[in-house]
Amino acid sequence: MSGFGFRGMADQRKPLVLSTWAAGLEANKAAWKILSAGGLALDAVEAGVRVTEASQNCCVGLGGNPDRDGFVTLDACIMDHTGNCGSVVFLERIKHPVSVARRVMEKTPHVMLAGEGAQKFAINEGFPLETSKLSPEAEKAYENWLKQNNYQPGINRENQGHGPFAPGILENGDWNHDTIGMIALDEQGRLSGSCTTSGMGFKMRGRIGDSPIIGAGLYVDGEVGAAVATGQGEDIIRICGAHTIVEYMRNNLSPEEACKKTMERLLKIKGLEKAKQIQAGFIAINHKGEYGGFALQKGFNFAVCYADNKNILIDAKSMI
Ligand code: SD4
Repeated sequence: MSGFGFRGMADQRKPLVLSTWAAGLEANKAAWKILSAGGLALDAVEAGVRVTEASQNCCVGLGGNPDRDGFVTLDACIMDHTGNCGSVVFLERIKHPVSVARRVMEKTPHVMLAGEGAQKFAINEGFPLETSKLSPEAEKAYENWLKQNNYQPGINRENQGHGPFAPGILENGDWNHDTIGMIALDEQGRLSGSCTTSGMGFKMRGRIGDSPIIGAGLYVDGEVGAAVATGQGEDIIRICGAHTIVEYMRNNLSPEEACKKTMERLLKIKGLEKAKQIQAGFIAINHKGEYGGFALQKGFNFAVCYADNKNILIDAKSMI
């Protein structure tokens, strides 16, 4: 299906859940179980992305590619319609960073916890400490990368999980990626969002992208809308991607228009030639249940689930 931005019949779009990339189809199913039973959007966006974090077929979570020192480090965040939010960055050996982010939000006076402190908090909260061993695919990919030893970090691909290490478009037209972002509107009109990632494969140790940063990778304003980003985190941070989208929606742009306008900013700052080397994708919902997405390049898709249209994958329109 080609990209579109829905406007109209808004009341019929509650509940509604959107998530990035094809892995979102599976994640949406878990979210939908909660939403269709009248549950809370916050519970739905947590449950949804946990499916992807635990999946063996995806680079999100502990199965993802390691940093250049050989360790998988995870970033995640979550936000609800009241402005409550929590985030973890540089978290190691914990299977469900999104749930740790939720505990940060609910059980601490803070928004972000990093590294060792985040891990300690997770363990105290009862999250098991998993092995530091890489998945067989990630181990192979890391060994290959060590041979090249070429520091050119890129977001990795979804379909084959651990494809050749190269940023940009792959031979089969796929983009590298390793992230899921999800936004939902529940029956009672409450919005929430989540985002979780293993980040760029073979990144510098300590590198954090946009995904766990409130305002960059994810933003929710309960009276306006919610947006989540995927793609080259450094460039999304530079334009405060998700927050910028929500602000455009506040000024009455449709979700798709808001995503497009925000992408124009990214393109302007990056310049066309450099922008061709990266990918970024945005998705958004407004409080009425209208939704849309937009990408920098072709190849970005997102999964949408609502009652009459079930769970479908939409190819986003793109800038370049
Ligand atoms: C990051 N935004 O760490 C993430 C990567 C991503 O699809 O979205 N990949 O920069």
